Amino acid sequence: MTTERSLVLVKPDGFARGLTGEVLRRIEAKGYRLVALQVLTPDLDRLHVHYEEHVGKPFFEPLCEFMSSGPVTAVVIEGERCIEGFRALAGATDPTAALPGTIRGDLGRDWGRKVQENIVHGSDSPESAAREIGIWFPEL
Ligand code: IDP
Ligand code: MG
Repeated sequence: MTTERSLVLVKPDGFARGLTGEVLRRIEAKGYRLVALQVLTPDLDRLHVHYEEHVGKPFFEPLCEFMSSGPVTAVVIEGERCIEGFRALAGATDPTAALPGTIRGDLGRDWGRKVQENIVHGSDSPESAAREIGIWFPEL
């Protein structure tokens, strides 16, 4: 079986712009299932753990501040190869370079800030997905 789960976040920019439904629509239209969903404003402790791979990078603190600036929607999705599949739906990290047709390419842009605001997060490997689901949904 290649069924996977991935942790998706609609980031504070996406939430504030009313794009949560559009992101969920694309996930469901692709054929992935929603397993769990919660709206919350994450605290810095949780974000420091979530983004631990980026500790020490110049955008680390701006990223954590941005992610704690308002509500996010945390979602666990499920489906065969959904980790890779959601990354393809999301598009490149830089929303200016992200291809049209992707979430970041269609809905994101550069706002000239210290951190790229790019609508969504998606786990990048099975190991990351397991770790991140444990951070956001320890009950799963
Ligand atoms: P990803 O979200 O596409 O996996 P990562 O490299 O894991 O990208 O970076 C996490 C987040 O940090 C990105 O989604 C983006 O919001 C921000 N970020 C990454 N690289 C940069 C950068 O070079 N400048 C500003 N922000 C960045
Ligand atoms: Mg990443």
